[in-house]
Amino acid sequence: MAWDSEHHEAVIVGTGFSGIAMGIALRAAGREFVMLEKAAEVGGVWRDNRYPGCASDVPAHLYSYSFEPNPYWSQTYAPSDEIQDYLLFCVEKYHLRQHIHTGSTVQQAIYNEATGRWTLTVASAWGSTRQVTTDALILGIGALHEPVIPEIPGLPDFAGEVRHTAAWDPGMSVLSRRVGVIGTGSSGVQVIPPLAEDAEQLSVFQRSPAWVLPRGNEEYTEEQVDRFERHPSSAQALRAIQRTQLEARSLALTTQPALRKVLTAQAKRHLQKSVADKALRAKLTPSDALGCKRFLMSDAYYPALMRDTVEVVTDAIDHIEPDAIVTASGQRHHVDVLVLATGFDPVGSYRDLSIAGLRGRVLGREFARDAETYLGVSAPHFPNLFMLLGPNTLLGHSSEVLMVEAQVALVTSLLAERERRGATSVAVRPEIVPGFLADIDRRSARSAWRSGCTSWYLNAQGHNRTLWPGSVREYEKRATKPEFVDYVFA
Ligand code: N01
Repeated sequence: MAWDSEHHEAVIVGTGFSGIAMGIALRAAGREFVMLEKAAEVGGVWRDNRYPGCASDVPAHLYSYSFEPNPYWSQTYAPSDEIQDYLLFCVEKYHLRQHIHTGSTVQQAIYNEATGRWTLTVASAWGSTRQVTTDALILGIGALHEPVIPEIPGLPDFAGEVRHTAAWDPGMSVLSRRVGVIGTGSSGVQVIPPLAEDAEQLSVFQRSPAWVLPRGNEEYTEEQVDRFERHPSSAQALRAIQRTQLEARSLALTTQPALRKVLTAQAKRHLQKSVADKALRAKLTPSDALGCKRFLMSDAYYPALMRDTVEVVTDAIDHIEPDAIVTASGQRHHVDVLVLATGFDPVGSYRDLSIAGLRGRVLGREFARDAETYLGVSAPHFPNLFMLLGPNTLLGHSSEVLMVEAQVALVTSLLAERERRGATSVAVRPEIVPGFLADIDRRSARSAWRSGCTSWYLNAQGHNRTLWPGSVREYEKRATKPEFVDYVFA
C-alpha cells in the first residue's frame, strides 16, 4: 500500500503474534499507526518455520488470543500452518492490512530528545529508502527469530542442500536421500520423525540429550469442535484448565524443585518405555537437570530414533566435507542433505537493528553487554521505545501469547498516560532497573535453568536474560496495573 504520511503516532515493527496483537489494540484505542514487516507476508516465526512436523508445543486453545478464541483447532497442539492461518484470519478480521507495509526493513532508528520522536530509516524490498518519524516505536521483532548457524569447519563447502529449520524449503524432498540433522532441541525433536520416515538414512548429531515428556496430542472430533463452536464457554474452560496445568510447571522450574522430580520421573519412564535398546537409552539420558534447558514433548521422537535407518551420533562433530560430516573419532557420515536444528540467538534481532537512544546509546550494543530492561518492555535511556517479548519475558512453561497480551496492555496504558499528562515522552526510570534485574537474578539463582548446564537462556556472565522467573499471573498483574512512578513522563 502507498504511504500516507511521513509521521505516525506509532510504528510497530514486525507482524508476528506480538505485532498483530499490538495493532489490534492500537486500532481499538483509535490511534494512527503503521506496521512495518520486512518479509512479504505477516506471521513471524509461524510464517518462517515450515519444516515437516512443526507445531506449537503449547496447547492451541491457550496458544491463541484470549479475545479471539478459535473453536476450529484440529488438535491439541496446532501445526504451524494452522497457526499461520489463524494469524492471517486475525489480520483480516481486525482490519490490519491497511496498516501493514510488507517488504519494509527498518535499518536504523534514532531518538530525538528535543521532539520525543524516533526517526526511522526504512528500506523497501526494491531498494529505495525513506525516513519516517514516530512518537512511539514498538518492536515486535521476535526473540526466537535469528537462526544460529554453527561455526563448524567446512560447513560453507558442503555440496548438498543445507537448511536451517527456520528457513525451510517446502519443496525440498528427502526421499531416498541421506540426511544429517544437527541439533536435538524443540525443533530437532519435531523435524526428526517425519525425516526418518522419508530419508534413506538419517544421522542425528546430538551434542547433549534433552529430557522428553509424553506429548499426548489428540485430534479434536467433529463433536468436540461443534461443542467449542456452539458453546464457547467449553473452549474457555479447556483453556483455563490448560493454563492452570502449565502454570504449575513454573513452580517446578523455579521455587519447587520437588515438582521437578515428578517431571523427571515421568520423562525417565517415557524413555524407558519407548526405547528398549539399553545402549541407545544411555545415549538419550541427559546428565543435566530437567528444565535446565527447555524440556521437550514428543511421542514420535524416540520411535523414530529406533528405526534401522536412523543412527544417533554422540561423537562430537570435527568438520564437514562436501559430502560428509566427520566426527572427532574420524568417522565419516555421508549426507546429501544437512538440516540445522541449531536454534536461535535471543538478542540477535536487537543486534541487527541500529537503535540509538539518549546520548547515542545503541540498543544492540547495550544488550550485547547485558540486556537491561524493566519488565522486558522498556530499556533505560530509550524513551518512547517499547519491546514485545523482550528480554526476561519468554516462558519455559506456558503460552507466550499470554505474555504478549499483558505487554500490549502495558504499552497501551503508558501511551494513554503520556497523553493524559500532556507529555511527549515516557521512559523507565534508570534507577529502578538494577533492582528489577537483581530480583530476576535472585529468583533465577534457585531455578532449574541455573542448575549447571549451558544454554541460550543465560548470557555470557551466566545471568538469565531470557526467561520470566515467575508465574504468568504475576507478570500480568505487574503489566496490566503499571506503577506510573516507575516511569518519567517528560
Ligand atoms: O533450538 P535449541 P530449537 N554442534 O537452542 C544443538 C522454540 N521452538 O530451535 O543442547 C552441535 O533449543 C544444541 O545442542 P546443545 C522453543 O521456545 C518452539 O530446537 O546446546 N549441536 C541443541 O540440541 C525452543 O526453546 C517450537 O548441546 C549444536 C540444538 O542444536 C526454541 O524455539 C518449535 C550446535 C538447538 O536447540 C529453540 O528451539 C521449535 C553445534 N555447533 C522451537 N549448536 C514450537 O513451539 C547448537 N547445537 C513449535
